[in-house]
Parts: sequence; C-alpha cells; structure tokens
Amino acid sequence: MGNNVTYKILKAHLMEGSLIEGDPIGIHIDQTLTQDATGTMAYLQFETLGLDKVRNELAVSYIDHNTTQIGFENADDHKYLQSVAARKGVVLSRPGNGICHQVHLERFGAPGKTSLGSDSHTPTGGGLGMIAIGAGGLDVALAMAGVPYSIVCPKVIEIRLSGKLRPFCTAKDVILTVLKRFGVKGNVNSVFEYTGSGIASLSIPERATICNMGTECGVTTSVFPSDSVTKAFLEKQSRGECYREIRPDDDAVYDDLFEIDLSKVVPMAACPHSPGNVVPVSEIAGMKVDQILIGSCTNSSYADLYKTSRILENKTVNKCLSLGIAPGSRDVLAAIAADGSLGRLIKCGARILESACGFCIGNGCSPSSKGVSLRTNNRNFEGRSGTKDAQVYLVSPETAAVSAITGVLTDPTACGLEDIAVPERGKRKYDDSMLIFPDSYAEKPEIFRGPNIGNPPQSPALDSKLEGPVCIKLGDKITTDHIMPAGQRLKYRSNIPLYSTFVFEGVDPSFSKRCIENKNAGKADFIVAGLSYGQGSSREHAAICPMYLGVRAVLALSIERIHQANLCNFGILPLTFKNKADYDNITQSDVLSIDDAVKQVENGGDILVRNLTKGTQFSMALEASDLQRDMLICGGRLNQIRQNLH
Ligand code: MIC
Ligand code: SF4
Repeated sequence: MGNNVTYKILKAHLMEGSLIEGDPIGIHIDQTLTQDATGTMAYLQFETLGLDKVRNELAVSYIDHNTTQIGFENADDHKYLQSVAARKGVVLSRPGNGICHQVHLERFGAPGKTSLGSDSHTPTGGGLGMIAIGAGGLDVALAMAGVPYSIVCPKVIEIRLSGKLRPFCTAKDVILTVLKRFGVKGNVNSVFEYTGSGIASLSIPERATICNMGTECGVTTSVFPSDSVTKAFLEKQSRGECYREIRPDDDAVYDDLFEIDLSKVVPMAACPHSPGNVVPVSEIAGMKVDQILIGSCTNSSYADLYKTSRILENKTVNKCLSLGIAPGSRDVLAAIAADGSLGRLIKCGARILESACGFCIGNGCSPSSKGVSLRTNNRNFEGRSGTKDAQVYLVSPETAAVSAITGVLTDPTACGLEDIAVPERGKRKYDDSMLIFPDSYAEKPEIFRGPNIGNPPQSPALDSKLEGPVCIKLGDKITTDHIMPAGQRLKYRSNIPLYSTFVFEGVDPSFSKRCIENKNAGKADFIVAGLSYGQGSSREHAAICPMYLGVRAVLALSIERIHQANLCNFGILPLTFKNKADYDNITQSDVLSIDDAVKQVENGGDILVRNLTKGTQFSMALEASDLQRDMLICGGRLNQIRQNLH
C-alpha cells in the first residue's frame, strides 16, 4: 500500500504513536512561526520554560498584524518581540516586511518540512509541499522547546485536479469551490491533499492561496506535492538547495476523493457572514459595492497585484467606492514598484496600504454602515471588519478589480477582457535587510517589557466539583472572532485582565461582568454552544480570557480542532453533547454541576453533567487524548509541564 504526500512527511517526523487514522500522534516540528498578535504571549510562555534558546531548526517571529494601532501598546509589543527574539535565537521580520505567511513562503518554507505557526493560516506553506499547521501560541512555544506537537492522525482527502483554469478564473475560485463542497464544519482531523494532472499548471502562489483557505474548512492542513514548479520557484529565490521532490506513490491510498476539472471553475464569492456561503459571482452580479480591498495572506502575491494593475490600467476607480490594496510583502511591493504596476494602481486611484494584515483583521478600513465590501481575504465573519452590519463578500483579485471599475459586483469572465500574461520574475537576490537574524547582534539587548505586558496567567488545577451557571447559550458556528474580538481590542493581547473584559463583547456585552461575579462567589462558569464552536483563528486568547473569567467547561455540539486544543491547554473542559436534545433542554442561567470532576476525567470515559435547575442529568463526550486529560486535571499545559519538571 503506497503512501500519500501527507503520510510521507508525517512518517519522517513521527516521534510518538503510530500512523493509524484517528490515533493521537506526536510529530517533530522543524520550523515555527509566530506573529505579533499571538506571538507576545507565545514568547512570554516560552520564557517561563527557562530555556536559553529555541531548540527547533528555525523559529521566525513576524510583526505584521498590529502595525498601525493607536496607542503605545503595540509599539511596546514590537520592542518586546525584537528583544526576546535576539535573546532566544529567533529570526525577527520587522513591520513592513510583510504578512507572515507570504514572507515565510518566499524566504523559509521548504518541501518535506513540518512547520507550526501561531496563526491558523500557517497551512499556506502546504503550497510548497510541507506539512504546515496552525496552533495556539503555547503549542508553538513548546515546539520551540523541542516538544513534539500532538495531533490526531488525520484522514487524507484527495482533491484531484484536472484541466486548466480559464482566464479570470483563479486559485481563489478553486478553494471557494472546495468550500462550497465541504463547508466550514465537520472536517476536523482531515488533510486536503491535492493531486492530478491539473496541478502542473498552478504556480506556487496559486497553490498557497488554495492551501491558505483550506483552514476555513477546519482541516488540519492542506498540501500539494513538491514538483518541478516548486523547484523553479525556489531556484528563482536562490533557495534551490531546499528543493526535494515529494510525490504520492502510484498506489497511494486516500480516505475520500473530490474531483475538480479546473477548466469548469467559475468566479465564486463567499457571501456574508461565512466563508462557506459560496455562490457563483454570476448569480449575485450587479450588486452595488461600497468598498473593495485587495490583499491579505490569501491573495497579495506579485501575480495577483500585477493582474489587478492591468485590469485597472487607464481606468478610474468608480466614484461610488473606495479601493485599497495591501501588497503581501515588501518584496511584492518592490516588484510592483519596479515594473510599473504600482504606477498603474496609483493612477487609477487605488489607496496603497501597508504590507501587513491591516483590514483583514479589522485594523482600519472598516466599511460604512450596512456597507457592501468586496475583499480578497479569507474570512467574512460578522463584525470582523469593524462594522457589525457590513456585508463582506470574499472574491478573487480579478473579480475585485473589475468591480472596482464598474461599481457593482462583476463577473470578470463576462467583461470581454483579454487574458493577462504575468511576466516571469527571473532569478534574484532577495533583500533580506528587514529580517534580523539573532547572530547579527554584537551585544544582545535586554528583554524589554512595556506596562501593558503582563505575565501569562495561571490556570487553576481542576476542582473536584464544578458547579455554577450557564453564563451564555449560543447557536452554531461561533467563531473565535465572536469569543475574543480583534480589531480595536487587539492591542490588549498582552494584558489578559483588560482583554478579558471584552470576551463576547459583540454578542453579549455583560458576559465578562457576570462571569467575574460568579468567579468571585466561588462558582464555575459554563459556556453552552452549538455546532463548530471556536472556528476561525488560532488565537489562544479565546481560551485564556474565558479561563481568566472563571469558565471551567464548554459544552458544545462540536468544537473545532485548534480551539479544542487551546481549551485543554488552559484547563477548560471541551465537552461535546452526545444527544442534541440535551443541548435543546438547557436554558441560559441553568445551574450545572459536574461531580467528582477529577475522577471522571481520569477515568477516560464520558462526563456526567447534572442540570440542577431542571433536575435532569446527561452525559457528555470528552474527546481528549490521555495527554490532554492529564493537562485538564493539572489545570492546563504549563502547569502540567511544571509538575513534570519537579
Ligand atoms: C486571523 O486571521 O483571524 C488571525 C488574526 O490571523 C488569527 C490569529 C490571531 O487572532 O492573532 C488566526 O488566523 O489564527
Ligand atoms: Fe493576517 Fe488576515 Fe492572514 Fe490572518 S487571515 S494572517 S489577519 S492576512
């Protein structure tokens, strides 16, 4: 029985367990990446491990999320990140150098490697034939310490591509087609592996776009084989030595198959408020648009912006809307400046934004009230843009660019445009001057801590009895953006007591106050939710801050992979309903009780919960590995590690 690409790479990195689908495994992590919004906490946690230096092959710290905030907090975080990187052997990518995933693809990603990033779109690296996984900051801190990363051995879904994309039908439309088929829930512990004759026609940035948004389906990662296209990409960046061919064996087996004929792919759009609400652009074309934003780690490569500039050449942005463009990296910005694309974009009236996450995480560029915003990024969760009633649609750069001229959502294949050939970028020497390598310091700086930077909070060990009210009852698809808003609150990531006051801010502003009152009265807080709780980002603050407020268990119909791991890491029981009726029977404020909690978790089976208000009882599944059960009893991963040290 032959191996697929996924299992080939996993096999080469296996440290614990065996490659049996569904079993827990521990894999060695070669590369780590962090970004500033999750990185500050990750390095604070790394510091508590007491190691002089990181122990993995390559650790890179990117400053790309919070780059233009008002106030001193982010600037302080940046100084902390730079100083801790210098001390601990981490490469630092300075603000302005670009979005972590784009820069990592350009400078560090390598076929056959594993990488773990404290950002959910780390799978972008799968475009280069690596197993690249998103995780909470603590897991990344531990990977930097050389601790194996635990995952459930995934099932591998083959996505077989044939044919070739037609002009103005793009990689973004391919992944939106995948999202239309698989949706945003029910895909945990799977990997999307791309195969087939259609792959050869896709460039590395196109493959990266496809892997990037596999995250929205909730899969562990996505991966392409490493082939001659990969080789040429690396050689052009003077990184040819990183190349190795990785293809599936001829008799490789997969758990499922989805086939896409690329020549049949049409422009697609994800409608509000979920990346899974996908329809062909032609079905909703003609809708008036107020704002268009092109950029983010999904679609901000040189090819994306070159094509955008050609579509907009000698045109003026429609007066009914505003067009913003954020190049994915400084290298992309330099390239479009050198070849005239930037001039074309300026001439048409586009607003050139910084090479950073910016609008994608709600840092500026919020749409007008009820405004329709077309964006090329990967998430359109309600309120993420900073305007609660805005209607955000996710589209390709080509669809965005033609719509910027017409002022209405426009199908780029229906405009009679001539195909655009993107010029080949030759072999070049990269300008790495915005990367600071730790050995470049004559004298290492002292670690800097501003007043907003606290210590990682301590979670308490599991109490023998958990009793308290359901503080909130939620429906399906609650994202980490709902739980722990980013945007204007992002600058408090290093200050847990303050950031915690904003938990569920957009859903129920009095949530945190109620929780703290219960906590002070010695009660446990419970969250009850529907399907796919915690989808979206990897932000561990969506677990840390509820933990700080006294939340001891989440009871949901299902919980997404990264969030489940974050809950365990911070000592919150991730429980899933075995019967939907039990979820239906709970009302907000009902008092729940879990007796003998430690024993129940230790026993390895289901957890019995009593509803004291309703006088009922029901059992919940605790889908957690032995390691996770142990950390839940210890009150989280850091406590567990400390206990094992003594
Ligand atoms: C996102 O796109 O939601 C983010 C912001 O990049 C997050 C990380 C964070 O919350 O800092 C992610 O995707 O993990
Ligand atoms: Fe940044 Fe947006 Fe990508 Fe997240 S999804 S890493 S916020 S560009």
